[in-house]
Amino acid sequence: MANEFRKQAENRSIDESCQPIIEAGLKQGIETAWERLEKQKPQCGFGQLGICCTNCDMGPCRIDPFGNDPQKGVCGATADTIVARNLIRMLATGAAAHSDHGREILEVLYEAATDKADAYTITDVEKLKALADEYGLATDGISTKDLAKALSLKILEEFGTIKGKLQFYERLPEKRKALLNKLGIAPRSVDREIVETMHRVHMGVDNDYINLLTHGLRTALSDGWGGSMMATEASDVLFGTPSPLSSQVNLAVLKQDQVNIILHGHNPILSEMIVNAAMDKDAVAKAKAMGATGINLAGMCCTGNELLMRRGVPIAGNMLNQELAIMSGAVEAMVVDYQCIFPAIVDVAGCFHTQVISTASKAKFPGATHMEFEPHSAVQTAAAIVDQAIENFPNRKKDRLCIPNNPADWTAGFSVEALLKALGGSTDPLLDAIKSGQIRGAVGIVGCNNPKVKHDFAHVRIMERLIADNVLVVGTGCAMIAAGKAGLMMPESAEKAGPGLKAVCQALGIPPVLHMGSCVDCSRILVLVAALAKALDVDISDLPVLGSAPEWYSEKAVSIGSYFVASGVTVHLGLSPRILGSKAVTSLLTQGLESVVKASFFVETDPDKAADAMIEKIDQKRKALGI
Ligand code: XCC
Ligand code: SF4
Repeated sequence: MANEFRKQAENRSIDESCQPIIEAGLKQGIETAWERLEKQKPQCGFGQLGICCTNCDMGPCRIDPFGNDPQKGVCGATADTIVARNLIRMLATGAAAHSDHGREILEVLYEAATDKADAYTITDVEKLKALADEYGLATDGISTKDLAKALSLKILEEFGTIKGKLQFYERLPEKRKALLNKLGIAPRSVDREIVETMHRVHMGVDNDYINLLTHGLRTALSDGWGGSMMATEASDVLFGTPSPLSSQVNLAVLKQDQVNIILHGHNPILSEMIVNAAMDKDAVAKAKAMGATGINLAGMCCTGNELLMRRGVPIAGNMLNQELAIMSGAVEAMVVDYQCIFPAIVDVAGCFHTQVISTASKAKFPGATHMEFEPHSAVQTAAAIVDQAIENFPNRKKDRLCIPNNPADWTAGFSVEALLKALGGSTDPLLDAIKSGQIRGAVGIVGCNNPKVKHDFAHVRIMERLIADNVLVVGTGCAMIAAGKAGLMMPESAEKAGPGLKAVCQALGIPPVLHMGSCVDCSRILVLVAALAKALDVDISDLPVLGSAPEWYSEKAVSIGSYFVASGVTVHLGLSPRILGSKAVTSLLTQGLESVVKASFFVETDPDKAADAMIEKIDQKRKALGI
């Protein structure tokens, strides 16, 4: 039986730090996402194909996928309409999640500028000025705070402005802008596109799948070149633009003799304050008085990525590690903000001493302790949270500890600014390496984990294949955490790259897989590809670059994939979206889009075949460019 559990653990994940915990969980009968997925099987076939509609109370309606009756919902909607509506509804939710996060950061920037949130300072004044310039604000003789106030208001206006223009959209290369303008899908504002999606999917509004999907692209662009980019830029202004640093990753970053606090979710606003609170002398003294040797913070998912990129805080794991971290028995508090947090962590925590502490008014978790974050009292809330964790330390059940050894080392912090600096100030050295063939191309690998895929396997396999074939990998989100755990993110990892890429990495002292941040920081990848296209005076779609989401699960990933495609980057998906119930929608997204936005989606579940296909597509682009 013991062997059986070990085998099962190895089948679930390639992350060696979590395998012993999965095994222990199996022995103890603790339910995790893998068990819950099993219990869902067989998952609803109509749902998987996207042909179930619950949009109104004449339904729910289902279309027969074999061509028998019914072929229409009660209102007359066809499979094409239903599939397209369902997809852009998902997309709009994802865009809303990113953008609402962006708005909150801007609100804190505004409050910091108007002395309503003293704890926050403006860290990157240079970036603040550059952004103010971009927005056409006068900067001479204006104080930093006044500038931050004016800028945050100006950007916040773009959420619902009636003027119809997003400033960051101007960052696109001219050729791409001209194409998107011609198609009529330049985003007008952030909220407007999301709201219009919600309007269009109501019964009896937009029934034309092409028209629906076209607006989906516009909504996605309002996320990529809008809400997400705003989140990235405002976070940089407040907390600093990332630059390369070293840290550690995997569940072994949890410490046996310290108070462990995990910071999970997406928004860095409160967790930045917790990083400070955990360094407070009195807090450390209290931890010692409680029998610990100190306070240890570890990130998870994208809150983790934000703290890693700027503060070097280690990361315990990605999305499928969240329940397992608690099952180590060593976590005093798991502090959550929002997005990608399993409601189930409260149940798992119930089997241990871990306190789940929710902090966002818009994300409550029944069974968790709620300690609401507000910018003006952030310092106090952060201190109270750390205190709560310290007090929980003696409740640890020592006989249930299961902390793995050997955390992996990694480097992160590759903002576009940092990358340019490493390149000596311009994209030329990178372009030269691409032209000479030393670097064959680049792939942005992003996105989540999904228990339908062996944890981290698809991410790591694709990355290993690509770098071995001299393809530079950049990325964000849980994909990058997978890469770090697999040892692909040290400068020495260049050994795993093909000779051309290896030489470039060694010359620059960078790894072959570059961590560019959290999911909203996919906007950094957009800025990078725009800069490359501008330098070559081509469209983004001419570049030998691709996107890939090998293990995606989230509605946010639907939006990310779509704004990459709309920006001219073809995107690989390791799991099919729920569109196969409509041949028309499937063919538009996987082929038809090529003639519209010169990029499309392709689905390939086998990581090796996916890597082959990406390399082939990169070579096609190179040939077309004449390099
Ligand atoms: Fe969530 Fe951002 Fe996906 Fe990870 S990668 S599972 S969205 S934490 Ni964005
Ligand atoms: Fe059925 Fe149409 Fe209502 Fe959807 S919108 S549930 S297809 S009647």
